[in-house]
Amino acid sequence: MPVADANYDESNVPNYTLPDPLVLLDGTLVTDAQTWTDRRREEVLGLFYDQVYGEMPGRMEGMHFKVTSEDAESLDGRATRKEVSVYFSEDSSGLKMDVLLYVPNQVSGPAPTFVGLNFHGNHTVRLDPEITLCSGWMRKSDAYGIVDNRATEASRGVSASRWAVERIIERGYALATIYCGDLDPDFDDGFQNGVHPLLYGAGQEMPKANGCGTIGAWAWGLSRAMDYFETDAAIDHNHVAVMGHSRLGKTSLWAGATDERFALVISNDSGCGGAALSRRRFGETVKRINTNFPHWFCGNFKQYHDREDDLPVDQHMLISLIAPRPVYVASAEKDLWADPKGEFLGAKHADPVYRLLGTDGLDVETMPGIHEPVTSRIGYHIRAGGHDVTDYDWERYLDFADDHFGA
Ligand code: GTR
Repeated sequence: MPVADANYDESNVPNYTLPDPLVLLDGTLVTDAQTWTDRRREEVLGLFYDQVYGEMPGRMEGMHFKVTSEDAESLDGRATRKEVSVYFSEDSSGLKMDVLLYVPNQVSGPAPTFVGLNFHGNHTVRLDPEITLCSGWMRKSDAYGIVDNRATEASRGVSASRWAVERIIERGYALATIYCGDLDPDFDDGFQNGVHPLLYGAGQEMPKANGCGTIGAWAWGLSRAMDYFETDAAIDHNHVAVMGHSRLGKTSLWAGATDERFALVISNDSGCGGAALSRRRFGETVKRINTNFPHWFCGNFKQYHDREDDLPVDQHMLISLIAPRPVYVASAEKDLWADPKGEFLGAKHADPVYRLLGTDGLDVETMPGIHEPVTSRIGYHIRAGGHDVTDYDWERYLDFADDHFGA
């Protein structure tokens, strides 16, 4: 939903100069793939850690997995539904995240997989009474049957239109999903709940100015899901596409940037702090996002309120970190708050890095029209409608994965 008093007028977009992904901080031009990989990529990644999303730890000792349910006859026998708890330490009564998996039965051998976080619990992605009802804290929503910040039976399947489970299975892919709140509930509590306390050193009570915020914690969880996939023979862990919508699209991009095990990355309407260029200041701005969601980014990111031009990075450099792996950026026509043109340009300005690494980039010069998907190594589409994930989006992601995974 467009928010009042934001800029939605292209003629009010200020002139800006983007930092060049192919120039080292000391001014040296990056003209070969080796220099990108060995030096510039590290620099850019370091800047995002330090100034935008915060640093992320690796996996924790004692992390372990437990399959808690399995049904080989789900979807009328077409899929196996499985639930797996991922415990972050040896302590099986400690913090964990629950992964819901649907694996296609018609695929012999490990299946290529889409993984994405969900907003309101695993039980919302499909109307299936067998899925464990998530018991964690949720943002209020009468429409989603959430009462006193908890899911109820009425919450089952409420997000089904955003998860094309049948189509994903039919096309030979597995789907894995996790409630983002298992990693960090989406509210500003001074980082006392979720995984943050597990990341603190002795005597520490808050993340440092460059410590990971909530988006960092969510992305960290996606990497822990990948750790699990590496142990599950049903999942082709070399062909995992990480997908996310909106705040969780910012998260999928950051997960793809930080964890090169993700073979393909999808950003659905990710907007500010996702694929959209911050310097355009169109729709949501750095100041607005940090004010409304003080917990999403690291403390240092707050230095850039009304000072976007001083950022040492912009979001095209986040997409560059995914190169040369395929990445798909999707926008929606009415989703002006997320700045569709800024999302397109974020993808477009990553193109030189892809080309330097020997693949194509985003193979169009100007923004395509509605429903004209571009399917080069960087994919892009803008569809009709508003801020959402629709079957149209999923069909494009499935086609894109077929192209790049060679299905
Ligand atoms: C909005 C926020 C956006 C986007 C969106 C969502 O309120 O301003 O950046 O993340 O929420 O996640 O749906």
